[in-house]
Amino acid sequence: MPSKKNSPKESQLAGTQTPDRANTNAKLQSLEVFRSDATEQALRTNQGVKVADNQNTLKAGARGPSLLEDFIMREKITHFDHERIPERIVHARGTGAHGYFQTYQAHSSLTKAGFLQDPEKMTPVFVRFSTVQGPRGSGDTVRDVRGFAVKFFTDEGNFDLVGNNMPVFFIQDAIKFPDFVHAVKPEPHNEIPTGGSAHDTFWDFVSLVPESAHMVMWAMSDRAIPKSLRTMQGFGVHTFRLINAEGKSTFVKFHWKPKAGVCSLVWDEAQKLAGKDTDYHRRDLSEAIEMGDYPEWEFGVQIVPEEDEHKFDFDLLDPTKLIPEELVPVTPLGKMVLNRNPDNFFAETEQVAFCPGHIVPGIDFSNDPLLQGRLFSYTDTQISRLGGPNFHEIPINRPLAPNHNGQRDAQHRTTLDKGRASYEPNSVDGGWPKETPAAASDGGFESYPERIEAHKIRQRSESFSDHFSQARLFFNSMSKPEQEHIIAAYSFELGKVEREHIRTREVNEVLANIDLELARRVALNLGLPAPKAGTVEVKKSSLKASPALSQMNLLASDIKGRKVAILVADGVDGASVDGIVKALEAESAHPKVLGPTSAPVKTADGKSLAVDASMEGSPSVTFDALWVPGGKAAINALSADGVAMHFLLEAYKHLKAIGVHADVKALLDTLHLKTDAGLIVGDDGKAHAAFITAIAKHRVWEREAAAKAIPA
Ligand code: HDD
Repeated sequence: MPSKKNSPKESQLAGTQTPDRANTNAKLQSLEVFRSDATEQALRTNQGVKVADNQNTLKAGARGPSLLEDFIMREKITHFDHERIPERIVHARGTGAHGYFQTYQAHSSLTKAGFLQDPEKMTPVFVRFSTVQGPRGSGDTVRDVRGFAVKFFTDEGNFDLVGNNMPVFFIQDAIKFPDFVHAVKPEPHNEIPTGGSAHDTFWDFVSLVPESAHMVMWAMSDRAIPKSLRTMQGFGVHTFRLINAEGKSTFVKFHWKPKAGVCSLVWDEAQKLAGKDTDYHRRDLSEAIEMGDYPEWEFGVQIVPEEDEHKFDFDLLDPTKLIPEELVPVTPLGKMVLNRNPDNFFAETEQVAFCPGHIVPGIDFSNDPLLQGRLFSYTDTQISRLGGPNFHEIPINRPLAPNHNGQRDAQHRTTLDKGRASYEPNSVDGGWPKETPAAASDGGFESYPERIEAHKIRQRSESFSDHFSQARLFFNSMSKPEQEHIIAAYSFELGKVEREHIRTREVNEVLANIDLELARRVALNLGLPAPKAGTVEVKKSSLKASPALSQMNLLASDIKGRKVAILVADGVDGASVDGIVKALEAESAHPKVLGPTSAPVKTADGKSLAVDASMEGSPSVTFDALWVPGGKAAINALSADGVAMHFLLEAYKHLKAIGVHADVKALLDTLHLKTDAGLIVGDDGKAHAAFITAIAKHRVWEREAAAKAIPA
């Protein structure tokens, strides 16, 4: 059973406490006086009155009517009646964690942003991951884009990088966002489906809006069913500017690269998990942090000097395009570590308010029309979601930097502003608070003085008109299994579309322009006539493929943090269990012993062996790999146990590494499971090593064809 290495409080800003780190920590703690701890405290009303009886309403007699004067009951029920706030319009389902960001070195040639200068400095962050379509209670593992929003509490103010786990977006102009969201949200008449895009309105919209082709391809790829939030890349999507102390601007794209590698679920597993463990991703994140397996990402930028703005065969301002890493590699800037779970989901994860418009000196926007619209939308939405313009005062949103200004009053104002002047300039309060002129460092924010000479028009730039070349590049960059998954995903989703003209339009007018073979395969699966080659002339990309896009090239080399099930029953060989547990723990993986029930089992030599959970309570879909140790009686018992058999078959079907004692071979034969690179028979050090290698490969792709025959 994994032990809790760090309690959340101990783990906060973990690491050697240099004076600066201790400072950051102390500063954060001193601002967190709002964290309420009721240990050894009396139960009181909101007015501070101690409560003597929290079990009974005040009544006229034990069997009589309740009395209106019961202010204790009324206060409690009134508060309860108003406990819910509107959920986010999109990204309603999410989970968050605290951590810190640390720059590797001073990046002063790129930016004057303070948090990117001092490698000793730990900048607190709060991160919220989310799905897009589903409501607050929807499943974690649905096919969807994942939000990846980071709030940096820098000394110069909050910087929010509100990105996704995909580097492009569905639309090019923010004015289309309500249309897109209305289309992807559940159908308006029956509110189905929850959490997914496999329905008519989504495919109607995207088949009519070809600029979505590239992003839809990402959404149909394995990226849309991540294995874990810890194994996702993050992207700022838009092109931003970094500004250095001399006022020099450089275009950048922001990237997050996970240390644990990038990998995904398989589709059958994702669907089952949505039922068996709706909270799969949030549980994984919070357990990892509890156990001290702190998720870590490298923060980096693709750098494009201002003078190279027009050197690409796409427009840097078009959010449906990425810059292939083969053309502009990602320059690492620093790292982010998540090391503390929230104390209170509502107060922290639900109330956190991100806005792409929250930037600090040294960072600036580009003219990407999607980004420009976002700058308005987020603050606006927080006002209705969080009940007014004072949402920056909610503890989780408060900057660590001071924030004095003349803004006053409004709902939920908690700051007690002293002084008479809520205007500037003033002389009654000595002129304070005053402007700070922009400066090389520590100055006031100054927008990059981009020269603009233009007509006021509603028009899409001609440079935004190529919609298919990067969708094609993405498809061509996938490995064979990844391509097959994309074909299967289009077929599954379009198979759920009731209107044939929508299916036909997507195949003939979108897919056929991306890749004729992809269109042909999907058409075949849908029973549509074979499509003809697309009619749109697709720009030739300067690259045939971009290996950086395939998850096959992004795996971690170790098995740190992977979860491995060990199936046991009465009569199991205790030494065999010990051996594999030790081998896995040496690799920092997490073995979990599962029995027929949660009760301990008896080993072959009569000892009691505690189990971590029952096989039914912890199904195979929640594990990365499976091991079946020796012990003839135990193997016989497992062979007669349908849950155990299903566990084994399902792990095989989901292409997971499986290791079994030689005595289990007969059972494999009965189940028609053939040994392969990831199905290892043996119980010695060599078998352990082969098993560990197979886990590191994440899936046994060469098994995929054989696994199709296994019942779901
Ligand atoms: Fe958005 C939430 C990411 C385009 C309007 N968005 C939201 C969240 C993420 C993103 C991660 C959840 C933040 C959280 O955890 O609280 N959105 C994106 C990305 C986009 C994007 C990467 C394109 C590159 N969004 C976008 C547009 C608009 C919005 C074009 C409107 C014009 N997004 C919103 C919103 C939300 C939101 C309605 C809902 C809740 C919230 O803001 O706080 O304002």
